[in-house]
Amino acid sequence: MSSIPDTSTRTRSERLFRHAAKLIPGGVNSPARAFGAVGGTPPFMKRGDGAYLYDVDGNRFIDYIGSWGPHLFGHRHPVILQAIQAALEIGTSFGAPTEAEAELAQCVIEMVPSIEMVRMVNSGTEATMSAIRVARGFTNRAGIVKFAGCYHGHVDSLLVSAGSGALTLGCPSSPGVPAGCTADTLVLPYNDCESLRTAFEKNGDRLAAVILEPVVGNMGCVVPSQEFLSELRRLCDQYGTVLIFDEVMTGFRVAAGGAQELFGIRPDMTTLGKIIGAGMPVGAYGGRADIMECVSPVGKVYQAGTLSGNPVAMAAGIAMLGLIRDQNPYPRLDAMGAKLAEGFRAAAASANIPVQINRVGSMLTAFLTSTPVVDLASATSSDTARFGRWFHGMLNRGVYLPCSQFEAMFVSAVHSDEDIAATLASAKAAFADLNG
Ligand code: HOZ
Repeated sequence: MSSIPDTSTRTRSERLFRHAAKLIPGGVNSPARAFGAVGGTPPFMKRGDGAYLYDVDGNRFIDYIGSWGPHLFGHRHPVILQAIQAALEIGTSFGAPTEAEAELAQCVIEMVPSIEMVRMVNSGTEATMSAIRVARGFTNRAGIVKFAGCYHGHVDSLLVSAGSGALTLGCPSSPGVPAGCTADTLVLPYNDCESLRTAFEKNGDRLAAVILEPVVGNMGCVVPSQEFLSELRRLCDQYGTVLIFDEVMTGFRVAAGGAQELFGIRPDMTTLGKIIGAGMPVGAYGGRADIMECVSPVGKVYQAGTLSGNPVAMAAGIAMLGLIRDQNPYPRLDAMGAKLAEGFRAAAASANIPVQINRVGSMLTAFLTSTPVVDLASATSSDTARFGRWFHGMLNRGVYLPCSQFEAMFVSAVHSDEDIAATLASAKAAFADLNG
């Protein structure tokens, strides 16, 4: 079709990738982006603008990664740029308190009602690592429950049956993590109330925390059942276990108050990242005041960081949360997500390719399987080799999707109806190619 671009020439990217691979492990600073699961060379990006990314070979891609979530309003939104520029004029880091830290904390607390106090850190990994430590300090217990296929950053105690790059690259439990670090980690299947009840009956009294992605992004998009979330809340209450929602991906993405607002479940603690930094490196953890008061210097659970609450990152986050409040992007994000989901289903059906589209608002994944995907076992029933071919079919037609079956794609508020139509035209052609 003439309206579908050809973005298959990427010679400069190939050269840069070869060069980078001599200097950086795998040529990348985070494994998920290395194209390990789909093969080929990742385009090296030169700039982003709105819904688009431009690579070093001059190709333009419609971007559905959005830096793995944070670009809810696309690249270089003027309000966010202005806030960052103004902050830069004043200084890049002080290692001392600033007014902006309390301003962002206040925004977070107002938008996510289960968070009564919050601590800023620099990444999602730091947020989950710290939340686990605080939950252990608060309960004076060691045990934690995580779910197979959920990914909470590269925290030692949580790098067991992990999703995202760990799953993509076939090392869901990493070498280098001593057995002692994971001895207190219990791994359960997602969405399985029966296993949950059994685990609590046997171990409830020694469980400090349960941590989960309340909508999973890191084994691809997997939707929780309401029963699963309600049962989690009930059991944590019964046994005095801290319920931690890892909303690094879903926070401010699936609703202004995150997945906890959407599903009406109040966790004890929440971890955040991505969107609160608007593309700058920020994470946060927060929750009930009695738990957060365990954190140093009020309490004895130690956690610190020179760059935590960095003024440039705080300015970006304040601007982002302001945009969300002013614009309420969620109805439009949901409508575009639905259009993509329906279009992908129809495109796959027209080529007789079995597909499961999982979606919550603007987060979605096309799993190439005929099995409904509700947990890790069903996610891994997908035909990942076929996914790789579909992925490249999309990339070569100017659509930039996550380079793994086990990641979610993200729609932004600046994707236009034309972008969605162009994406679906590419999807139809790319599915048809799979029969060639
Ligand atoms: N952990 C991120 C996706 N779930 C990917 C990080 C990256 O490669 O930037």
